[in-house]
Amino acid sequence: MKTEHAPTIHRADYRPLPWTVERIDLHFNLDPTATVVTSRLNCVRNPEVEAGPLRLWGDTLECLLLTVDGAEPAAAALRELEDGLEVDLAGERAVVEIHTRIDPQANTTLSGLYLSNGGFFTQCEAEGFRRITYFPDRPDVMARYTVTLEADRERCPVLLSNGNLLEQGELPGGRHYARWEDPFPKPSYLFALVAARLVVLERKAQTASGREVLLQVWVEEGNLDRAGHAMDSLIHSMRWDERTFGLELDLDRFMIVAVADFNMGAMENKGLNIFNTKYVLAKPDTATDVDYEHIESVVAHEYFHNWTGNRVTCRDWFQLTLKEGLTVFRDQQFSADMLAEAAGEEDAASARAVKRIDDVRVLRAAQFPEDAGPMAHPIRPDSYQEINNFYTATVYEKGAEVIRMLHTLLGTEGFRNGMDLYFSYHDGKAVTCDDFVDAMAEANGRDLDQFMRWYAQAGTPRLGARGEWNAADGSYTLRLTQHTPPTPGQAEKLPLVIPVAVGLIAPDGSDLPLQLEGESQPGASTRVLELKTAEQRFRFVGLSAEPVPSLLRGFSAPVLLELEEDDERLAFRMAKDSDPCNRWDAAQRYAERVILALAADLGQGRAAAVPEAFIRAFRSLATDEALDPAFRAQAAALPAEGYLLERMSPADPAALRAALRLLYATLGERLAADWLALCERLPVAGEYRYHPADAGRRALLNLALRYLAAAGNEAGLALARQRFGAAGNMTDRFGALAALVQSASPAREDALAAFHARYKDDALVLDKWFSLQAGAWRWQDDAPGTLLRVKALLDDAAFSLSNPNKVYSLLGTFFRANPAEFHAADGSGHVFWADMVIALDARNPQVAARMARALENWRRYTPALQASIRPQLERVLATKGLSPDVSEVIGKALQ
Ligand code: 0A1
Ligand code: ZN
Repeated sequence: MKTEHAPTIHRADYRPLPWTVERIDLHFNLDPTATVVTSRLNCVRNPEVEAGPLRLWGDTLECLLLTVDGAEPAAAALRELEDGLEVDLAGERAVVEIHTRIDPQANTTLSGLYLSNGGFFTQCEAEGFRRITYFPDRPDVMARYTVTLEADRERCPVLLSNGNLLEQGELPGGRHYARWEDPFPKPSYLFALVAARLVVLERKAQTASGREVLLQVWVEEGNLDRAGHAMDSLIHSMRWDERTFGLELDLDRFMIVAVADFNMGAMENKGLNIFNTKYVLAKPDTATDVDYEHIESVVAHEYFHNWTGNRVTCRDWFQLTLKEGLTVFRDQQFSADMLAEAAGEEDAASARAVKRIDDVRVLRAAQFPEDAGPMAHPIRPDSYQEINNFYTATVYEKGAEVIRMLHTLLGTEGFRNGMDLYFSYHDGKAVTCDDFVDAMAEANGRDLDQFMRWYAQAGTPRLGARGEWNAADGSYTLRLTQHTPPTPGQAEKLPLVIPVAVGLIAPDGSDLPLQLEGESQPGASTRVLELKTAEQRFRFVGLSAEPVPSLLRGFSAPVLLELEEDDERLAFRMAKDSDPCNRWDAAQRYAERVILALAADLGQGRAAAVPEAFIRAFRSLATDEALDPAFRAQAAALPAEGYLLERMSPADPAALRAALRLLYATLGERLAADWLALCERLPVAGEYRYHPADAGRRALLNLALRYLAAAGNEAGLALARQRFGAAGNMTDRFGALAALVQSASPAREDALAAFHARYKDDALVLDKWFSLQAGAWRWQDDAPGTLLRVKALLDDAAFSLSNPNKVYSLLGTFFRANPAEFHAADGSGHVFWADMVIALDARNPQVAARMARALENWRRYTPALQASIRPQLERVLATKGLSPDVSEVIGKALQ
C-alpha cells in the first residue's frame, strides 16, 4: 500500500536493477471479485550491477504463493517492504513463480485490472502492473510475455492481450480461454488484457513492405456504426509513418478497444491500444467535427507510440517526454499533413496554420499557466511524488515544442536522419532524453549541449524584441533578449537556444527579402535567427523603408514574446502579415489588450466601451472572403479565458467575465449584419461528411451564431433555434445549442431539454450536455449562479462520480472553463470544489488530482478570493487517508 505522505523520488537516484526479467508467463483466472493471477518470471542477473535482491513492486495484492526455482524461499530470503517484496536469488538465473489474488470490482481507481460495464480491462501506465501482480514494475525491465486468459464465456466472449493469438478453446463450467504471445520485449506498463462482450470492425491492410496485417476496432454491441472513422484514421496513420519516417507496423495484428471508463484519452499497449470511447466512437449524428479531429489525432498518437515509446521506451519515468513530446510532435505533424492534403496545394499553408494555431492555443491555455505556478517543472522533471501527476501539458505539449524546435533547427532531412540514427542505436532498449538528442546531434554534426537546457529549465522564457531603423543607411537592427523568470526550486536560469523565425514587412504589406549584414545578397523572406545568449543583435541591410517586424513566425519557440506594438501596428499585421499564425496572433494580442483594458475599467466600476479601431480591424479579418473559413474561425475566436486570467494581475475572474460579455455582445451587435450574411452563405449542402473544408465553414457559422446570440440579436437567436431543430448532424446541432446556452434567451432551457430527450441513452452525447451547462455564463446579474445547476446535475441519473468522462464534463468544465462562476464572490464554488475533490479522492486519486489542480494558481487571484480559497485547500490537505496524488498537488500549492 502507498503511504499517506509519499516520499519524493529524484531523477538523480536512478540505478539499474541487479535482476531483470527476460520472459514472463502470465495466467489469469478472471473473476469479478477474485481473479487469480499466476506469474512465472524468468529472472536474469544484470552482470553490470553489484549483486542484490530481486525487487518486486506490489500494490493492493494478496500474495497466495511465491516460489524460487520451484521451492518456497527461506524466511530470511523474502522480505516484505512497504511497496512490495525483496527476494534473494542465487546464481545468474532463477525462475520465480508468484500467485496473487485481486479484486477487479473493488478497483475504482481504473489503474490495474478493473471492470467496466461488466468487462475486464487493464491500465498499467505508469505503475498499474504492480496492482496486478508482483513485478519489477519499471520501464527499464523489458520482457517477452505470454498470457493465458480464462473467463466465463457468457460474460466475456472476447479475450484479448498483446501480440498474436496462439490458441483458444473451451473449458468446463461455461468457461473458455485464449493464449497470446507478444514477440517483442516490452516494459510492464505496455501490458494489456481485455475480456469483455464486444464486437469488431476489421480490415486487412498491407504494410509498405508487403506484409498483410489485420486491423481491428473493438466496441460494445450497437456501436459498430461509430467505429469507421477510427479505422480510417488508423490506416492513414500507418501510411503516414511509412511515408514520413519509414516506420512500419511490426505486428501481424493491431487492435483498438474502446472502453467507457478510462482516466485518460487512450493507451498505447503493444498491439492492443485501449481507448476512452470518446476518442473512438463517431457518427455524424453524435460526434462533432472537433470530435472527428480529436479521434484522428489520438488514434495517430497511440499508433505512433509503437515506435516512439514501445520499440524504444523510457529508461525511467523522468524521461516521459522522450516518448510523449516526440509522439505529440509526430501527431501534430500528421494532422497538419492530413489537413494540407485535404485542402489541396493552393490552400495547404493556411490549412497547416489552422492546426498550428490550435496547438498554440492549447499550449498557451494549459501549459503557460502550469509553467507559472507551483507545479512548474522542466519537460524532464527532476523529482516527483506521484508520477501520475506528471502526465502534464509541460511534458506533452511543451515537450512537443522542444522537438519542433529541433526540427526547425535541423530541417526536415536532418531531423529524419536523427530519427534513423536514434532507432539504429536504441531499438529494443529503454533510454533517456540525452540519447535522443545525442542521436540528433551526431546525425547532423551539431553540438546540442546548450539545447539540452530546454530539458532542464522550467518556466516560460520571455523573448524581448526591439527594432531600430536607420534611414540613413537603410538598415534595421533587431535586438533580441531572453530571460526566464524563476520557478519553484529553480531561481537561476541560463540562456536557451531559441529559434526565432523572422520576417520584415514593407509598408505596402509585402514581405521584404532578408539580408543580414555581411551577406552578399538577400535571401528568403522568412528566416530563422538563433538566439543563444541573453542579448543579441541582428542587423538587416539594403532596406528602402522602415519595416514592421513579424517575429516568431509559425510560433517557432514556446516563449512569450514581449514586443511593444501600438494598436495601429497590430491592426496592420492583422491585415497584412503573410504568416497566417502571426496574423492570427496579432488579432489575439489586440483582443487581449482590449479585454484587459475593459476588465480594468469594469473592475473599478468605470464605464467601458470597445474601441472602434479594434472593431474595424476585427471585422475586416472575420469577413475577409479571400480567407479560408477555418482560418477566419480561428481569427474571430477570442483568447482563452484561462490564458487571459494568467495575463491579469491580480487575476479577477468576475471583471474578466464582465469584459468578455461586453466584447461578445458588442461584436455581436455591431457586426450583426455581417454575421447574418455569413450564416446565409456558409451552410454546407448535402449529407454530412467529415472534411476540413466543410468543418471550417461549420465552425465559422457556429461562431457567428455565438456572437449573435450573445448580443441577444433576435434574427440570430431565431436562426440558432431553427438550425438546432433542423440540424442534420451533431456539429450543427451542438453549435446552435451552444449559442443558445451562452445567451440570455429563455429558449436555452427548451433546447437543452430537447437535446436531452433525444440523446438520453447516449453517454458520450450526454457528456456534451453536462459540459455545456457547467460552462454556462450568467448573462443577467440576477440569474441564478451556474453552481446551483452543477449541483443539481450531480443527481442526474446519467451522472456518476465513478466515470471520468462524466466528472471531466461536469466538474472539470465548471472548475477549469468557467472561472467567473466557479470563483463566485461568496466562496460557494470553493467549498464545493473541496467537497468534490475529497469525494473523488476516495474512489479515484488520478481523477481527483486533476480536479485538485484547478486551484493550484490560487495565489494569482485577488486577495478576497485567496482568502476564500486557502481554507478549502487546507481542508483538503487535512483529509485523512488523502492520496499521494492529491496531497502532492495541494502540498505544492500551499508551499
Ligand atoms: N501514454 C498515454 C497516456 C496515458 C497515461 C497514463 C494513463 O493512465 C494513468 C493512461 C494513458 C498516451 O500518451 O496516450
Ligand atoms: Zn502518448
